[in-house]
Amino acid sequence: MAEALDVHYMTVYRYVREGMLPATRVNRSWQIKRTDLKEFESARAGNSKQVGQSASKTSRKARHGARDTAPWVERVVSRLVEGDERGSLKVLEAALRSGHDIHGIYIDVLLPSLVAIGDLWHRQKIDIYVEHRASVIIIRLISQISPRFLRRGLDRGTIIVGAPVGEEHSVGISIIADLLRYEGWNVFNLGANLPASEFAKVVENTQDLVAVCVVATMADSLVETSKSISAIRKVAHRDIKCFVGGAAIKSNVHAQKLGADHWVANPRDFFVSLDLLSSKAG
Ligand code: B12
Repeated sequence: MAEALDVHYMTVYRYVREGMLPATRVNRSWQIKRTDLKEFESARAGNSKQVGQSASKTSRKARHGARDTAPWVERVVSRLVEGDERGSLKVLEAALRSGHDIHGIYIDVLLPSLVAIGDLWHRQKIDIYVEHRASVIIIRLISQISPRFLRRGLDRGTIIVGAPVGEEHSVGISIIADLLRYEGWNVFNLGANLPASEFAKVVENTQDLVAVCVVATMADSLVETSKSISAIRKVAHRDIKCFVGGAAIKSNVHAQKLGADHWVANPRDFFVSLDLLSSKAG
């Protein structure tokens, strides 16, 4: 393989580990399909837009630190599907070196990678265990990356995030919780499957609370989302804002029907809304 590409074998290994060259592990070695090799070679020659932008030594974009999202997502997904945690981390590190900040890594690379994994599973292109393994790897990647971005000294108040009873999807919440910490908020991440009465308790017991966000990924969770918001409303001071987020909520009108003050369509909107809240309070 190294001869075919005219590079050192360690370089080929790096191409594989960083997700530039698709490969499958067989026993203790990596196998590369002839078609993938051809595509990679033409990308290196600058002929392929898809792989070339991220892989090619001659690619102008790669040399100038392009922050293109799609190749990074493809590369992370290719490592996740193989269960290759170290390789996934290497891709993220390469993305950081190319100019992505922590928001870019989380919102533009990791979240779409999760969605892509879900799509592969939905189309029966990967087994359920592959999807589970990928979710766990993502959780482990977050725990390895987030300490590098800890910012001390900011104290903007506390935000509570969590998902209601029956809702097991929590990876997205962890990603957003991390970014909120980076933005200077103290975060109580309650994870998945929290009863409405517990949402109320934590709200009652939290000093300097600014907002609560109830997250619903599946339509089946909407009834419990609404119950959680009612329980929060009963105990929360009127200055505390109640947000809803997640793929199950489709509009502001929908959010208000559930009893929330605001809908957050995506994490960046959430940060902007919180900034506005704190500037009003300030
Ligand atoms: C990982 C995963 C799992 C893991 C979860 C592990 C964990 N600890 O989180 C496990 C294996 C447990 C799982 C189980 C199931 N899952 Co699942 N899962 C996924 C997958 C692949 C990723 C979920 C995820 O984290 N996405 C990342 C999030 C953040 O993306 P998003 O929801 O689109 O969010 C965007 C916005 O809504 C917003 N946002 C989201 N959350 C928040 C929160 C805040 C605070 C803010 C501000 C914004 C915000 O930001 C995002 C980017 O813009 C998705 C695929 C997908 N398309 O998402 C399926 C998916 C969500 N699962 C699905 C299904 C059907 C299931 C199961 C029913 C499967 C089964 N038969 O058992 C169970 C249900 C379990 C339960 N009771 O909840 C369906 C849901 C279909 C639906 N619309 O209801 C999906 C969409 C897969 C599919 N294509 O069909 N799943």
